[in-house]
Amino acid sequence: MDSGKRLEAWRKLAEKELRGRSLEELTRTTPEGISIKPLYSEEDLEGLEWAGAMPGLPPYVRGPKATMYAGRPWTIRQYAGFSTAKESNAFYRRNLAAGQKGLSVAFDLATHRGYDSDHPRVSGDVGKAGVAVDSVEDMKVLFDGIPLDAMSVSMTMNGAVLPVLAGYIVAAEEQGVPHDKLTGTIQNDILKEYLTRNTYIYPPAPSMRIVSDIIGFCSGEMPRYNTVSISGYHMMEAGADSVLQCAFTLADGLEYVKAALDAGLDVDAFAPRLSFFFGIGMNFFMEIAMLRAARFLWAEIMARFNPKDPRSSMLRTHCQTSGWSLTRQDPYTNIIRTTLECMSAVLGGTQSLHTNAFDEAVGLPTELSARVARNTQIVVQEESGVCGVVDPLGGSYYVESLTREIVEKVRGVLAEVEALGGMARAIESGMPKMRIEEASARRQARIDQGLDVIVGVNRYQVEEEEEMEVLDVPAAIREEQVRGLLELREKRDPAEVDRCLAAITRCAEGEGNLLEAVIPAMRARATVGEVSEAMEKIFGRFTATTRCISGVYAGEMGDNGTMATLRDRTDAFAERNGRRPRILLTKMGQDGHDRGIKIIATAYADFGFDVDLSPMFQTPEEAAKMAVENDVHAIGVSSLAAGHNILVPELIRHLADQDADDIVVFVGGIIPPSDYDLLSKMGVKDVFGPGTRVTESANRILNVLMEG
Ligand code: MLC
Ligand code: 5AD
Repeated sequence: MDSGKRLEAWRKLAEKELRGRSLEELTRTTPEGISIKPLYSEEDLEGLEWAGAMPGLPPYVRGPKATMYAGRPWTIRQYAGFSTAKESNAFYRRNLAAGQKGLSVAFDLATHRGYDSDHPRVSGDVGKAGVAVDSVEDMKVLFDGIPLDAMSVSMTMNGAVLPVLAGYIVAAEEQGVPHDKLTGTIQNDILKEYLTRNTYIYPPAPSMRIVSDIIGFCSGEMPRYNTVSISGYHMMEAGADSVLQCAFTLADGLEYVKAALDAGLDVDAFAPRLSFFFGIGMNFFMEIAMLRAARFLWAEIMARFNPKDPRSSMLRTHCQTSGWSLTRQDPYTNIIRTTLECMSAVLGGTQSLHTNAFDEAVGLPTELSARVARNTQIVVQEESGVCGVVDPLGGSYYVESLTREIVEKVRGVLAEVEALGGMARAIESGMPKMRIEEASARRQARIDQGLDVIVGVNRYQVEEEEEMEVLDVPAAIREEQVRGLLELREKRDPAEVDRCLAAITRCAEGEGNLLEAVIPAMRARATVGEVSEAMEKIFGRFTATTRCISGVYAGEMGDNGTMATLRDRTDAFAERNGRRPRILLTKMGQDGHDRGIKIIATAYADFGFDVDLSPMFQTPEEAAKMAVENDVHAIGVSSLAAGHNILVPELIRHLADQDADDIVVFVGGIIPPSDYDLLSKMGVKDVFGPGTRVTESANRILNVLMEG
């Protein structure tokens, strides 16, 4: 029987099995707009551009190495950091002893944004979402007993990338390790910060210079060091589907290549050390196909620069399982989700991997949840037998077809970005951020309606949840860091520090390599804050304009009873009070996670609230002032970086100071359940944890406002 006849025979049989339902009903469309049929077969592989491809050879769709995990498994690289350098160092050492293979440092948000721990804007941030590092002294403690010539270290740093990378280089020098022995990765991916992650300091143009100065310095001095980790992860976490993640990440990569070429570098001098970072969500085969497509497309993109070194077109990547996909409800179920996502990353051919902890939605990993997360990878590596065969899904009718679909769709988005003048310009135009936010609002509306199932959240809920241990970072960390800073400032040679800082400012104003200028300052014990400030004098600090999409949530909800009731309720409020319920949505401290607040803003506007969205990074005083000036009924605080216990009471105090204690305060985000009572005692009217339907939170807020 030929293949056409075989397919026909299958179709007949399938229709019979469906007892009257049509076969077309089984075809579904993914958020990427890809139609998934119930069956793939030989026909689907016709004309495949990479038919017969081999791993380790262009176009690398099957993996960057010929032997992949059969030769060497991926690096188990768990991202971690909290509290002080001393505490984090001890945590790293325990993890390495227990089977982790590479390090990955999470810094706190004060460090990310270039503020020393004693800066007034970071009262709620020190040591909370990562480790506090103020100077090379902290760096040395962080890597104490960890030989930097043998351990590959990834550092997630983008804003304050110069003082942090320089601090690491100097800490290594003081361990006796020369620059050319350093192996690891600096994230150094500023473009996506403007798009999603929000830990920028300077405006885009000087920030792009910093990126290419780092690429330039490292390609000469640190040949084993990966100079950029071009990251899609945060786009996925902000709501991007796999096509958007893949396209915008590759487009960012292309922009860095162009910047480095413009700075006069030869493509083969730097391109082999560009690396990538993708987020892996719950759509199992889609994520595998996305990684394969990304490799194919990167080779295609790089071909236009005529590299001689094959490594210049070879996409190597780190992956992290999705934090957003994990739930506060029934949290042990998260272990299963992470295992599936881990398998996707591995079958997709990642080089390095972080698997998330099951307590993701309440706090940073504890000793136990970190162990389970790490062991997820160890079990896959050492017990499951998947490492023995390279690209085991190569040739799969479905996976190859899906890879092709993604390639085609991503090419479309890349062409759009190109038409806007490249990714930097596209970001200025707001297009990528808007696409991501629309995808995110649509997804939320689907979840809120129960169309997309999330076990424990909108289906199979547990009546009574067990309490889970939550990692607590004591507030005293800030005092400890401040003491360290005082000591540092007393011991160092102030004239030498001033000379170095002035040299940085001159370099920022004129020519020269900024990393080269910052290294002597870190040697002289300048702080992260001082070095950042020395450049801020010339570059200025970037403030984003807050824009909000509208109608997307409502559009996806369609004619829906809950929506109609909410609109009736806000109308009734307006009739009674002469104006609509007005709410200020705000983020305080250095917490840049704005996916949640953006969804709330657009959905609440669709419900009929008057919504004010504050700029990012407010102090409690600024937020209170804005609330009073705008005469709002309520404030919704979004907190995802553990600052709530410090920032929310400050906000409430400032409201009282301005005789505005009639403004009711709500909090949403990652709040450990044990803090709910505490917040309520401080005067917070309601707390909305992860997984709360947006419609439900709005109703609960209206209940409080209508009472008043
Ligand atoms: C690998 N090697 C092999 C091999 N496989 N050699 C022979 N046969 C094989 N089968 C070699 C490689 O060529 C390399 O040597 C060495 O082994 C190490 O392998 P690698 O594949 O380069 O792995 P690794 O060193 O782990 O590097 C992976 C990477 C890197 C290139 C993706 O950039 C990286 O580690 N990234 C991690 C980024 C990260 O952790 N980010 C966290 C973000 S969290 P050689 O000599 O060729 O180098 C975040 C959250 C937030 O962002 O928002 O805060
Ligand atoms: N320690 C461990 N994991 C962290 N993440 C963020 N900060 C830390 C940290 N300090 C992880 C979480 C989060 C993602 C961005 O990275 O999984 O969702």
